Amino acid sequence: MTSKITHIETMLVDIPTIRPHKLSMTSMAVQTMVIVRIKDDQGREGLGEGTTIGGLAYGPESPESIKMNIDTYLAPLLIDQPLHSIKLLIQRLSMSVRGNMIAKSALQTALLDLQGKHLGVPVSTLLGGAIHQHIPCLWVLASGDTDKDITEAKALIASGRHCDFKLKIGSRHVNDDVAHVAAIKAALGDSASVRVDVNQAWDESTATKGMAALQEAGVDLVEQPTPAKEWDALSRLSQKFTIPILADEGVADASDVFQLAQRGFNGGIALKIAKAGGPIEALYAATVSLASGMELYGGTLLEGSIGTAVSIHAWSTLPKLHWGSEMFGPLLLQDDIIKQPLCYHNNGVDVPDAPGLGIEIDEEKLALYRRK
Ligand code: MUC
Ligand code: MG
Repeated sequence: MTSKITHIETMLVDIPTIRPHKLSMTSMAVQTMVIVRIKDDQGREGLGEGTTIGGLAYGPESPESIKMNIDTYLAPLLIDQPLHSIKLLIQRLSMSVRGNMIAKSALQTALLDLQGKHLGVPVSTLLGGAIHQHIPCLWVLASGDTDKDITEAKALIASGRHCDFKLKIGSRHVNDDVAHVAAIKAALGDSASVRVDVNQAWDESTATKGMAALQEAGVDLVEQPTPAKEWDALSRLSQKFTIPILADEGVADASDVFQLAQRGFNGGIALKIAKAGGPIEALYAATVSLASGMELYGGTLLEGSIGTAVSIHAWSTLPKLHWGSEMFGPLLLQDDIIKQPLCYHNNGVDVPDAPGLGIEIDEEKLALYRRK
């Protein structure tokens, strides 16, 4: 029997990070998640999460706007609707509300969880079926200090939890950033893959200089060196160097991927549920990327366990993640609001296989971290 949506609740949840996480545009000491709980008339509940980085430092949606816009505009469009078609429900949302992709992604996640529990299948099955049970996952070094980053990376390699590392750069002069990266690469050696994320901080000429030096230092990948919508510059850079480029902020959805493909971009694409408006749209972006010969990477906006779990379900349905993933968000937080944490081991994370997202809320922890 088809169920009907009866309640939608949102809340802000603040959890401190294990150390400051420094990006080119902000430094994070706490992560704020918008947690969504959708209930149906059969007593089931779906969990969703909408998360961004650094308030409004990273993008146009803040945790507070995500919550407010779900409560005021998006949730009323879903109340009393039947759950039989998630695509029909997300079309209903996109016809009435522009943008607000993170808010839409949070709702889509909760709908998928609810539908999965209703049908007794994991979210990966709703998305076409898992091809992989274990998703490779790197770690991001972003303490801002070269020696601390080397110590952190060596401990993670020794524990077997991660062997690939992404370094956040772009806030200092290009020469200082390159020296920092080169020192870490030299200390970790060839067994570790070292990549950098510039988060749009360079113009094209700085990127030309920086990429040449990073290539020389043995770095494997440069993520979003130039501003998001400068698709021509990114494409020219991708053709100039053998070190590959990963497009991140420049590609939110399938249509952005198409823009890059038309310009001859030959690198990889960071897929993110938050940019695309949900896992279903992130997988549309993956299809255009693969059709254009681009490589794939499972990206994050540093979501907690709920947003991370739904991303892992989505990435598990892709034939190949050429550059693995960065689904480490829960590990950056001092605590979690779910009962059974995601399982990280052997340089990756397991795809949950219980119905829905396969995770359960810890009500005491939620009450502890919920913003009053
Ligand atoms: C980004 O730009 O990739 C992902 C990992 C991280 O540390 O920051 C994010 C955002
Ligand atoms: Mg990035």
